[in-house]
Amino acid sequence: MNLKPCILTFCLFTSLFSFAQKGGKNKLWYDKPAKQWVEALPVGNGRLAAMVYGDPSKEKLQLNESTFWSGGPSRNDNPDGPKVLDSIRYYLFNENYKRAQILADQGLTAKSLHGSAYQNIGDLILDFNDLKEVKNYYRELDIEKAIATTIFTSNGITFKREVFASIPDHVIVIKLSSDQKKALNFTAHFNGELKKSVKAIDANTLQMDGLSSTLDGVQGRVKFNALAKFINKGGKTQVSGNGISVSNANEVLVLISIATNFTDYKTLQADEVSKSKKYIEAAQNKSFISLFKNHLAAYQKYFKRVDFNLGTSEAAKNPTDIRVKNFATTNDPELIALYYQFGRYLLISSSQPGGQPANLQGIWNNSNKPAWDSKYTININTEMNYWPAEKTNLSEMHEPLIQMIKDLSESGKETAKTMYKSRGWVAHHNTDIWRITGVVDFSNAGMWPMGGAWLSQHLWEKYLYNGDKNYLQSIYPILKSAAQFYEDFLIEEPTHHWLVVSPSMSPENIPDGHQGSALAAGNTMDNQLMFDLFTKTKKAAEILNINSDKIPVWNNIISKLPPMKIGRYSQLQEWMGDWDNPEDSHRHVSHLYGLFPSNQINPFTTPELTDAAKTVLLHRGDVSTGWSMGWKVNLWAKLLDGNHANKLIKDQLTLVEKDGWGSKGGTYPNLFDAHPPFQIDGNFGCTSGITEMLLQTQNGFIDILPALPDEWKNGNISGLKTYGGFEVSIVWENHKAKEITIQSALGGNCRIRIPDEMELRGKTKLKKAEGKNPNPFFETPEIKEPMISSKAKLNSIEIKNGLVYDFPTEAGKTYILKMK
Ligand code: FUC
Repeated sequence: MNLKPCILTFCLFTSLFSFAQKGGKNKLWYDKPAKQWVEALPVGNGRLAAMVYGDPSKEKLQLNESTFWSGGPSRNDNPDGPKVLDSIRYYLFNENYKRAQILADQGLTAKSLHGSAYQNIGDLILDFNDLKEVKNYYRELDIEKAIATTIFTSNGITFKREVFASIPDHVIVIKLSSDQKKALNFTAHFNGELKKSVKAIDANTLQMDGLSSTLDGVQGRVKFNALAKFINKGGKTQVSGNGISVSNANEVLVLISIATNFTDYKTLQADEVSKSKKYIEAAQNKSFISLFKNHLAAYQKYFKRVDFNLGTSEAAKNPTDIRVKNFATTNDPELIALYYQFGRYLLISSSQPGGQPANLQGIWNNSNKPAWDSKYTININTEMNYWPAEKTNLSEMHEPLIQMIKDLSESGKETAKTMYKSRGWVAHHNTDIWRITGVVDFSNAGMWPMGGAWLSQHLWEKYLYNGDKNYLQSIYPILKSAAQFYEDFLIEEPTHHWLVVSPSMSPENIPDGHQGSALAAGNTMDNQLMFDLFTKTKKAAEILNINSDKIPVWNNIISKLPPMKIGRYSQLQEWMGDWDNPEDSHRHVSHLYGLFPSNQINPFTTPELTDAAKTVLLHRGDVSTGWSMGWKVNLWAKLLDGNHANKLIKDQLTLVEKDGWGSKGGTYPNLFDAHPPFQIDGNFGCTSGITEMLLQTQNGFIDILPALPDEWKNGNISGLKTYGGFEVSIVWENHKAKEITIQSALGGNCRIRIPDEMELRGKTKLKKAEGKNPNPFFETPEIKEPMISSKAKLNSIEIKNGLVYDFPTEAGKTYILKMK
């Protein structure tokens, strides 16, 4: 007899009807059902998603499929671009910003298509009409196992519902059980606004077909097919109207499969009916236990790579929504660890290799007209979604974004040609599943031709982590083509003869006195992006030993980019002119891109710029939209100020009780980030930021505990990744690093900055670091001296004692440092 399934069955069974311990590490839990969407619990397998309400008498699973979007393959380039471009540039250099804006709206903003919307498949409803008098109610989302469970008693019977979305089996699985036989009686039906037909195709199977909406004049052409198969033990199932009724069952397994006709961003040729049927047919022959085992293995392969503990306290015994509500006034460090891991859970569940990248809501969306269409906003939000990917050891989850960038490098070529008569590829501030690359909404938000430049950083960044030259070879043409666009598009500005991007803006901010126009030339963030794009493309060419003829061209461009400027309020200037307003609390801090995610500004090599960046953050203030606070956690970590980063985490962990629009960001009861409304980037931004507090990789060395807040006295984190293929685990006690474990995948010099003296186990010795780090993955940029206003008063950022050592590593070996 095979013992393993037996043990698993036993464990599942014993835990089945007793939740002696409510909550615990890596669990969100509640003592009542979800009343609104932001209380429901998300499960997902990268493609399929469900929000589970856990309502005893009317269970609801709101469903999504990641390729179900409005419209169909489409483009939105404004062909009038070449007619207006020169005039817009002329007006910008002559300070007639309003005129430039008006012309951009006429000739550059898309004529009608502003992007498609990610849409909602609908709900599966399970009606348990005879369930009265619910007691001992409990529901949880176990993010270590990626399963949502609801348990309660009614009329002396204990009922249990378990839901997970399986990566390997392509279905959502629900198991309904009870501790008495024949106790399960319910009717089930599908419901969805975009349905075309809904019916029971046999006594065990529900089917819903539907079609996506027409939006901005683009005909909805995405078809979906959803199936729910009911496999009962005991009792019977029968067709009941459009639904199915189940009576007197001992246990019911429900398998949900959804598929669409989406093939790729240019094609809708798949057969959604046979696809969704195929998944059900393959899954229906497996037991719950075997489905669950497959699921667990696939999910935990990713999740378990990182473990994080900050200690626990009494507060952790409360339901999750109460913990968030009380967070500011209680000591609940475990909630930070939970929130951190929840970000990793969401990334694994919304971004799987071969699928779509996580959009503004990941894959969870209950609306057909979601906020900002739940598209990809690539002037910060999409990039932020992927900040945690490499560093929290979820490199595979980065792949859908890399694939999207490949797609955009194709679709964006036509945009470059049509709108600007340029070579290469360009993307503006938004895209969608059809990979549109034109200007959307209105020029004050959309006229930002830098989406491709920012996304391209992800291509290079991935290489710094994996060191894989084959990978670099595969993405190099995209980098080169992105650079090629700007070779043509950059123009010389009249005063200093710098090469600048024009027209553009500093997303999505409007300088005072600019007649309400955001349009400007040579904005700080654009210059920083240009510096990164050209230096990294050049580096890639050098590593691959190709295109040596391009190196002088790129060097020349780099030398003519504007330097960063420090303005009259001692601030890093957001624009070429000293236009910043210290009272401005705008959510975007675009010019701080240079501090994070880029490393052009850092306390070690550019202290003046770092101080000027800090001044910007102080001017902007802390509380803002969710994603803005998520960004600021990273920024304060890069300023080596753990206490301020921790303050931002507290601001983010402020309960926003109700779904919908609002002005102050925070966290919903189900730990979703509140922009508000729900936007997933804040979750991912915070997970990245917490990592940056504990480990940084960008400043030429591996920086251990660079921004540890006073409140995080003891803790440990394992499995984080750095540039150069190192995997790092840290244990700290009384704010001191006690043990650091470093695994080297690629070998090479390991330069490490540690807070206190430590010793390396074994024969290898630590050597005081001197000069440049010989490990090429840790190369830091050489940037121009800033221009500083005579009115600016600058201080230095405090760099607390840190000791920087080198030691050689061999690929495949592990090194342990211990406290002395
Ligand atoms: C940008 C931001 C908004 C929002 C939207 C999706 O426009 O300025 O705050 O995040 O993207």
